[in-house]
Amino acid sequence: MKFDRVTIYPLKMPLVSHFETSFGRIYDRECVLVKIESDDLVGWGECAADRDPGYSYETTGTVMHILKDFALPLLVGQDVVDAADFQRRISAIRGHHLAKAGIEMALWDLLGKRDGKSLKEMLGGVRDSVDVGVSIGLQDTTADLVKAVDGYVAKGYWRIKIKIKPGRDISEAEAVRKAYPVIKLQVDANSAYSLETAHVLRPLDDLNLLLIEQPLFEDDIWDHRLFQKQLRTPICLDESVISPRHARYAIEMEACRIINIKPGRVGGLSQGLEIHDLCQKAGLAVWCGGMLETGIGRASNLAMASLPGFTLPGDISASDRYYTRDVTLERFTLNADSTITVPTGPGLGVTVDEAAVKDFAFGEVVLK
Ligand code: OSB
Ligand code: MG
Repeated sequence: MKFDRVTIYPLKMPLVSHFETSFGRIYDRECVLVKIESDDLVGWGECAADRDPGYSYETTGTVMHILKDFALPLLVGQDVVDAADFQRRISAIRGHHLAKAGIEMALWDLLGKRDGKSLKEMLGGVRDSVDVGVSIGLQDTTADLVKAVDGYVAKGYWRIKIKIKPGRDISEAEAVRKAYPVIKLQVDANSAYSLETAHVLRPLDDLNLLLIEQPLFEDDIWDHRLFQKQLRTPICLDESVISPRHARYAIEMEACRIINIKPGRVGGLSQGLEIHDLCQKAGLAVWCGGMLETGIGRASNLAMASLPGFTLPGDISASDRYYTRDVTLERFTLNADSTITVPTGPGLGVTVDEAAVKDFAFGEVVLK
């Protein structure tokens, strides 16, 4: 696919409700969209960084910088054959996976549109709809948290994830478990504990949780191994697994029993696919994480989650959980069985609302 012209847009979109994790609270979600024009085709991708370096060191600003000054100059005017060719061409750029993944997503969208194939088909997806849940941020009080859970359960979500942090962990999880004795429940600490402080989480073992997500530091695969030995509940790694190699380290060290795959965090859909295959071979369950994506990234996540190894519900909620106005004309809705239908149109299978993109954009850089 010849990259004739690439436009990148930093976006700021108001969230339906604020989202708070162990690293802070946001009211708006930032990201960067990538639009690649190739002959008469247009492909779109989303870089899931945020304004602040809380989840990852990458930010909207670093993504714009890396794309504009390093990645896109290697690609514009070139004929990029496929995802493997793309990864080869950008291999001299260290890190910056969220930035790279947005370009790869737009490339897949183009390839699918050229060949009349959906992303699900191209990746080898096997499901028409995928099990999903909702990720609920920290609330001001435990009563507010239970009320938020009530709202999402009433909307039909069968799997609930709550964010935790030191001092806001056991009582929160216990309150939700008490209100919902049998619901699929999991917690996400976003790296808020160390091996020295994580012992406070051991009572979580009595709450029948699906998993405990990323309790320890992001670069601490080894300590996750030590902590997993102290727990019955499976540890699931998110931040720690930044590449297929890191997935292999985690598996070989027995640092976790489950991996959350976010194509953005690992540098692209092709890298997510590799981790999926690795986990399938090793017998680890995987599921698709989320980064409060727009309809573009959500379409991509749904395709990824349709692969056979994704056996746990994804953090892929309906559009109305995030945004009243999105950048795609399609809005994703929750089916009665707590699933979302995987798009079937060519590429990502969504139609980008360019007027909405322009309204949410706070910049625009064109490379040709
Ligand atoms: O850790 O899974 C996470 C959102 C932004 C950054 C990190 C995470 C999250 C979520 C939200 O938990 C998942 C979603 O998109 O609904
Ligand atoms: Mg997480």
